[in-house]
Amino acid sequence: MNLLSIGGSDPSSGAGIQADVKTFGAYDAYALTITTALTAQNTVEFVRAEPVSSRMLESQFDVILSDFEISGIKIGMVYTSNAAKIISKKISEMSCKIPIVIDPVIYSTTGGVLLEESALKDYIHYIASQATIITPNQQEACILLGIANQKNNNNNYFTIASDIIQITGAKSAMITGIQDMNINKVTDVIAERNKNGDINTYQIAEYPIVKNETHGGGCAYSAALLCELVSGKTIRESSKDAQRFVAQCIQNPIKVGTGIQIISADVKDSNRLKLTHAVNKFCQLKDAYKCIPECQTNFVYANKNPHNTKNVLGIQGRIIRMGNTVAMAGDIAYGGSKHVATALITMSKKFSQVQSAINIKYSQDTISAMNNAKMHITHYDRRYEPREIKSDEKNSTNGSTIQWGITQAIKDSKTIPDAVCHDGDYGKEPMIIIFGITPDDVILKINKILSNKRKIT
Ligand code: PXL
Repeated sequence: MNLLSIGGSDPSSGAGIQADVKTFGAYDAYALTITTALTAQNTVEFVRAEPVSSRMLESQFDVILSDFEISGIKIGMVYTSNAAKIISKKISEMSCKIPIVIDPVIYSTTGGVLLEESALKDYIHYIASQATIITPNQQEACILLGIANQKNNNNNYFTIASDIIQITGAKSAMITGIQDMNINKVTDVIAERNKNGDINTYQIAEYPIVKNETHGGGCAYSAALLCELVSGKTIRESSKDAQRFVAQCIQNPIKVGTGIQIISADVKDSNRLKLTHAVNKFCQLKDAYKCIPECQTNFVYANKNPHNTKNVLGIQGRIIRMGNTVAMAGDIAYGGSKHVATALITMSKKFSQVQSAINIKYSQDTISAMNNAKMHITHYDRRYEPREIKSDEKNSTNGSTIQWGITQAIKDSKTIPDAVCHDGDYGKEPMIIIFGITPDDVILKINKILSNKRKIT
């Protein structure tokens, strides 16, 4: 997936387009950049900024847009009114609906000017209006609205966030980095329009106040927010997950220069790491090959309340059997599984604690082993599947059978089932899906099944 960062160059790589390249990389996206201005700065001082020429700015757009498919755009430092107009023209020529995250940076942490004062009006008209979400901090929000700084008046930020939408025309707005001393957390206040066009405001707070002063947090946050939105999450979910990502970056800063520390961008998606470890463990289990069905195995993991399969990590490919060994064929990716991911999404609608699942081969031995281990198993019978679901042309892609089946299987369950089974149907292989809170929890259950199987056979 290609993401585009439009912004200023920071030669110290703490902020600007260089920082965005790192954040996009942490999300496994390919970063493209269009440079609006050069800055001369390091971890101690911001010396000067200079815009690139109109011709150079336009040419960058032309080469990038003629060659790459772009899934999302982040706009950081715009600097001049001229750049605002060119960017706006080029983006409207793209005429496609992709998320656009706008970080309205005005001053750098070290005091540099990132948006000329004379450009503010054009910035609001040409740039801010294009935002899927605009992410000012408190100072930037007040400058955009032309009001005095509101620090220490948290309640006001709900109004300010709504005003930002109304004044700029952005679809949603988030005021970032408000320190709420009552809960000792950093909160972000979001305003977004609902389906009726009314503005809803709410607050999210996923991480504690961190005392160290760092450079690059704002850039990383808006870049991470874009990555989350592009994966199909809602604004609320994207903001929460981006907050968690940035909290990790801020909590592990690096001292590269003599001045302010730079946040670490070497934060990998921890869910991906957890699932990778669990898949490796699974492949190394004695007798793992006995778990692999004809259609092979997928293993999935998601944050709580996944909305669609794009929010679920799975194997793009499968865990496959080769004789008496198993191996992962393909990469772990969001959207990597359709069926097991749909099973997880359906299960998590009733039991939101369940975040991971794997499908394994159905056999009477396995069912006996699970019974022996006192696991909670539920069933569904595909012979009772309503005809309209069975004959749904899109069934194989939207997983409606599995959605129906899991719903049937768990409708009377009071506690989280360890497994859901179906006994097959004409041309359909029977299957067992094991569910767990985490991938490691799923592995524990598989281990239990395999060791009980050895005991009884
Ligand atoms: O953090 C905002 C920012 C964005 N873009 C550039 C910057 C800075 C802050 O220093 O230099 C180029």
